Amino acid sequence: MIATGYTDTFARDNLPPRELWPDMTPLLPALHYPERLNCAAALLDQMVAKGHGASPAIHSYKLSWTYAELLEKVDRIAHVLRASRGNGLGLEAGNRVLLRGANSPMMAACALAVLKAGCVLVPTMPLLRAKELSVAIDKAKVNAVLCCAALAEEMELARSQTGMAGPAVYFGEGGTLERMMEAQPSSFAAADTAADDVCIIGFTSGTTGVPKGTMHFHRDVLAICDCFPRSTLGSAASDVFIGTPPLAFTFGLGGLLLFPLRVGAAAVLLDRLTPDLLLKAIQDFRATICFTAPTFYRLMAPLVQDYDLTSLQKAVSAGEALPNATRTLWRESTGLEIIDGIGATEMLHIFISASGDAVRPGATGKAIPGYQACVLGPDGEALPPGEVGQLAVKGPTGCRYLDDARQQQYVRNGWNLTGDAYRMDQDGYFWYHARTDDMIISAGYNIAAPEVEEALMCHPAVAECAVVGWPDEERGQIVKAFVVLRPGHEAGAELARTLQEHVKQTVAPYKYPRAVEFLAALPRTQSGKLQRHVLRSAPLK
Ligand code: 3UK
Repeated sequence: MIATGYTDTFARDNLPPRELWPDMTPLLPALHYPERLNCAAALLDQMVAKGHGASPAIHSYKLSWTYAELLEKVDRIAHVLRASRGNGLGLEAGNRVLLRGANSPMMAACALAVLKAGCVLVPTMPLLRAKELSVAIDKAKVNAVLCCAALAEEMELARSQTGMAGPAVYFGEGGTLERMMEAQPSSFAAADTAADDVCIIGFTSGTTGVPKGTMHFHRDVLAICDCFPRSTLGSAASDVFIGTPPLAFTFGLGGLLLFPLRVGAAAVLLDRLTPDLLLKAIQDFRATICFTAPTFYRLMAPLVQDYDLTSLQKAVSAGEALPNATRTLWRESTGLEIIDGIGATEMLHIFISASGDAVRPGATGKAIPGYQACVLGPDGEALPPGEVGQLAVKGPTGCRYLDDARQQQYVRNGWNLTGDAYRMDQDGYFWYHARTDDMIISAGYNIAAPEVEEALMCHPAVAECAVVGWPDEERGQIVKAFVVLRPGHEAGAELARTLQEHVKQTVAPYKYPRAVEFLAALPRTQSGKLQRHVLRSAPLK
């Protein structure tokens, strides 16, 4: 490893042993980076040096910042973090800074400032409660907090619960960070960090379990910018990126901050987005590239005729499997073919995808240039095309959990195992089946929950649905469907029978849901993922 630029080596000291790392050999020349690398300087200072200073970098409804203005904010915040005199926090290189807030220009500036200052960014979802924040504070041994003032109460609760000694600085209305920034110099020399110094600890709980801290290097941040956006998305300085995922979720961090900066484009950062508000914002900002989850596309589709979406050129979906019914609905209402992509917090961003003419509806896509993927059988052997098994992937990024025994489950023989059941076809396209723990076994039949959901979603009464295995004495499990109806349809035994009949007509009859329950909404994580375990364990009413 290259000599660290950190005096506080906590993150490097807590990387898994080298033999448990995935194989991260860069396969493309474009993915070799200099040994000394600060990703924030590469994304911001270098873009200003290349002449993007006066281009718009970030928009919200309240303000717009050019690249030069964003750079100045970032530099002032970096001083606040590192300066040991005046109102500076006196942090050391390698210290962890927890970041918390809804998407906003200040959130973006804070994230970049942490990286540029040579500290380690620990982003957290805005809706987390004190209990969950405490886990991140304890595990990542957080030294300081930057938090939106609106979320101060829960943040202070977490700080007192953990007995955290380090400072918390609040920004936005009622906060002090903006005033502290004014007292600091407007330019900051980027910390001299190694390309393989850890710069992000991203927490992920998947959909269950104790959160795991995934660690990523400065070079990983550039690698994701130089893979999916270049090979598959295609983006340029004229693009305006918009979308829903929080910056605390690496899907949002990449799609709404890192990717636009890498090409000199602009990002629109908005909190509290509903399907209607996102459509309105696409219209208002003339956005060209949208990042969101499948359910959002599904909910937006029937509303698009009320908005002018002529600026929109690309729509990226990730976070969950994209049902083909949703792909079709979106295409029919906008004329756009969704770019589906599977990513993971462990991998930092998307590694299998397809766009334009290369899209094969129903498949997620192919391994994107820079990544390799295959499907493994129960003994870890590569399966031939057509057979369903565990998805395995490797590329320039990969899983390095912070001090966590689950490293051995995610990484085997250099491959990252994402926990997804997939099948590869003759042409190298990957077809999603289910999370490996979401396969339903009913009377000896293997049934993938998403396939039944897909069939249900083709029925006009269904707005959203989720299918789980439900304990059953006779069959072990039965297929149970939870259904959210579109307005104007009435829940009841009659509609349940209609839906069951509809599934039998669409897929093999043994897969039909023997139980149907109607709900007002489905339980989701903050990153928009369905929480099947909540449905499995619950009488929800
Ligand atoms: C599932 C998908 C089918 C899959 C993520 C893009 O979702 C992200 O990260 P997470 O750690 O979850 C990873 C898991 O989510 N998944 C994501 N995308 C798809 N399944 N089709 C898809 N297109 O189970 C995966 O293992 O929350 C997504 C970029 C960055 C991310 N962190």
